[in-house]
Amino acid sequence: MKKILVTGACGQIGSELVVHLGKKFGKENVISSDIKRPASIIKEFSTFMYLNVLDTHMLAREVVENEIDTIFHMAAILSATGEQNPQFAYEVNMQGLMNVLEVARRKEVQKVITPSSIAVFGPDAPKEMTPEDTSLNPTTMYGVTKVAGEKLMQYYHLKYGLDTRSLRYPGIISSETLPGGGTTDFAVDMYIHAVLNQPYTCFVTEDTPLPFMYMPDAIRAILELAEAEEDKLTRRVYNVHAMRLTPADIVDSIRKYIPEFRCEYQPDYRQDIAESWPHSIDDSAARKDWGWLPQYNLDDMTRDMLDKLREKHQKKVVHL
Ligand code: AKB
Repeated sequence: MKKILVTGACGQIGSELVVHLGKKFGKENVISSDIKRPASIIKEFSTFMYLNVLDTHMLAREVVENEIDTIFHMAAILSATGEQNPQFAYEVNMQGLMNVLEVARRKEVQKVITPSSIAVFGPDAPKEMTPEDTSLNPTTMYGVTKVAGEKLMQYYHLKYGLDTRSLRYPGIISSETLPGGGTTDFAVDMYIHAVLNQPYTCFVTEDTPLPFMYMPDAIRAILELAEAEEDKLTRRVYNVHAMRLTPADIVDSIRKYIPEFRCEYQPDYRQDIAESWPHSIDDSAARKDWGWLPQYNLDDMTRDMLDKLREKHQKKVVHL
């Protein structure tokens, strides 16, 4: 990886990934892109450009002009927003990925890394320790695009020899950039409300188990996969897991530090999405092939989240 392009750089994962890439490979070697206005930290660690992944000509021009050899394609519409406008989710997620892969093929990019999700699984997949190779029958448009996206990545590898790599993320919990439009977003919202001394109304029931991961582990996972020796990879798509949590588990953990935190439950359409997903996923292939090992458990994460959010709150940068 010498010259790196990150799409969706202003999103929850993209914004933290850019900072790590900038620190590791140098600001001059990281181009970040999005259709949103970048936070100042993104411009501190990368060169930012306005780029819509649906604009394939501009994408190709930027790849050529910047001699890009690696693309982290992070731009996507998530599950909850996707159900509000499935056609738009299809366009951004499918056409966006197709444009990235086509530009990569034509302009001799070497590697494309893009996240997939636990959303590839549907209600008929095993709920606990869900393996990679099982039935993939998602009930959301987001899940449909992630299944098709995984297959497209595999196709470009088989047909054109492009080095494509993908990992199925669980819900990601982070303190820096808010998640946007996911079903697992309630977890981050809980921490923010707790720090602001506000009660929270959760949109899934307290006993709904889902797989989660703390952002530092999520960033390490994608970087480790991107940098793994190609001959170590036995597959192009890996499950990665860290914690199986219910909303009640997160509330209990927060209450160890903020005992007065209150949470109510009013499930909405996102309950059905959450119930269609696994409770935990089997990531033994990632552990075996490229040494994946999560470092944060629930209470470590809670302490770190609360410290970081309190710091931001004191600087008045935590918003609801
Ligand atoms: C979402 O909730 O849509 C995402 C995901 C699990 O991929 N966080």
